[in-house]
Amino acid sequence: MAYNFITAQEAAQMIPNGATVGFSGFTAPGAPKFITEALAAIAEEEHAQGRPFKINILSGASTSDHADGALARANAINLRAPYQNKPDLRKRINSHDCHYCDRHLSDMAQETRYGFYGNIDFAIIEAADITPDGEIILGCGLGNTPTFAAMASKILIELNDRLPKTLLGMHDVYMPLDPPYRREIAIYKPSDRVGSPVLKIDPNKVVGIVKTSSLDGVSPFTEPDAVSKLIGNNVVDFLVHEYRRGALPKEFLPLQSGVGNVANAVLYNLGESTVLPKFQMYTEVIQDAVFELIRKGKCTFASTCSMTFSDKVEEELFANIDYFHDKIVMRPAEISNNPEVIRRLGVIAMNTALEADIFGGINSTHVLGTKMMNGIGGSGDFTRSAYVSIFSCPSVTKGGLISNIVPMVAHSDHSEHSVDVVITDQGIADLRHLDPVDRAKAIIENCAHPDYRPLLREYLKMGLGQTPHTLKAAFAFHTAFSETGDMRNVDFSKYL
Ligand code: 0RQ
Repeated sequence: MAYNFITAQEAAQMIPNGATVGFSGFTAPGAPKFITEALAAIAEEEHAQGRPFKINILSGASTSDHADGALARANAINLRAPYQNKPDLRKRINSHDCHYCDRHLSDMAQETRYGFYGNIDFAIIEAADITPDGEIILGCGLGNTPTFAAMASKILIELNDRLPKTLLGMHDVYMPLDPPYRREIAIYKPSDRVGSPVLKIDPNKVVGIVKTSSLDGVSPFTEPDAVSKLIGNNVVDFLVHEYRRGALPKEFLPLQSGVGNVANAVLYNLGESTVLPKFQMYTEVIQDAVFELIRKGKCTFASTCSMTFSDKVEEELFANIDYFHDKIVMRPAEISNNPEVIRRLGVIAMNTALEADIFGGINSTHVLGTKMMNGIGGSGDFTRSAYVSIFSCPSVTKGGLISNIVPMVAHSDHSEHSVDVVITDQGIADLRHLDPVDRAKAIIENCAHPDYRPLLREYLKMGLGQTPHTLKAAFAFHTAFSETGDMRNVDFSKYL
């Protein structure tokens, strides 16, 4: 089949106001970059003419500033799901310019196939290569691309010449059947493959191909700060302790790690550990730290949804792709984050919280309970099904004005039933086998900042019942912050 090569502007002009569009990729890698910028320009022109222009965007996870950023600045997004992390989009979401549906990443593909988001008008797919009969070598992030491609009425391709065709073989494209026909996903170790190295699409749906040339533009990771290093040390100390006492198998277990500073610090420290053996990862995102661990041989295999490497590392990967080819596999989000597989493999889940409460409830998404930060991402997929689920965060933020350990989380993403261990720069609270009061004591004494421990002890003493909350005082920390700008000014006598 002969494809229609067009410009990004021509491609964007095909997408009408109100369309539902599925983006390929997961984080910046694999996400479209050029058609989205052109679409933002069209939205701005339309708005200048007094005409409405907004689309619905479904993705694998966050995208990049070329997609979410540009389209948010143009106020061109009506509905967004399942995850985002761009400041301009965050503002639109919190001011209700954009409807945001914050979903577990493993659910998104099947929810799309179940029809929960209606028809998919377009899929925009970044590709390293496409054959005349519709076989695509995808880029560095897989996301929900197979589902969007299968469901979309029309497909636009960004054919990126910075992506080498030697990426062929690093993807495992698999779409499960939907209930009542679904079978087990036959992954018994992180390196098992169940799908195809290429994405097969109907070539007749391709309405245009835009030739592009760009790396993924991920910023290099910065040296972890002192607090992140302390948290990283504590996470590794916990794992070493568990390993030494035989609570983890001697072969170790696959790791999942969230993104950001703390995650990088943890992985760096794991790489340095002389006690822990070589390990594998079953995760959704691998960052620069994992590239280094694979290069050094400490991480022997990584199953991921995306290689979220900085441009420098992405270039190194492409230059040395033979070495990495059999050490990394990229899967669709519904497989990389699949609860069935995570439970079977016994994944050790390590995610970051905004705040934790004294009983082990976790808020990952809402700043002070109301303002959306990013979204739940894959943290729920892994936390609920993990062998052991760890949440970490600094004990305080904003120079101590905010305690990240609070009486009750102001928004609940992960309930205490799914949270096994809480770790801060202060220490480790292993909550397994503890009742609520003992969980609270462990978290207050080991994880809270010393400035806040007396206040948290006072709160715990006030309550009655199995989980001794005092509902009228449960948000006293948050109220003190909003009234005085400092949680340390909490006055529990007001609530007695
Ligand atoms: O504010 O930006 O003004 O400095 O929140 O805080 O400490 O820099 O957090 O970058 O490690 O991200 C939970 C958001 C942590 C992330 C979260 C303020 C703080 C700062 C950011 P500033 P940090 P990190 C894998 C799995 C959900 C998705 C997930 C996340 C800003 O890890 O999005 O786990 N997780 N995905 O000052 C008020 C508090 C606060 C607070 C921090 N208690 N109250 N403000 N801040 N704590 C990834 C994927 O799914 C792809």
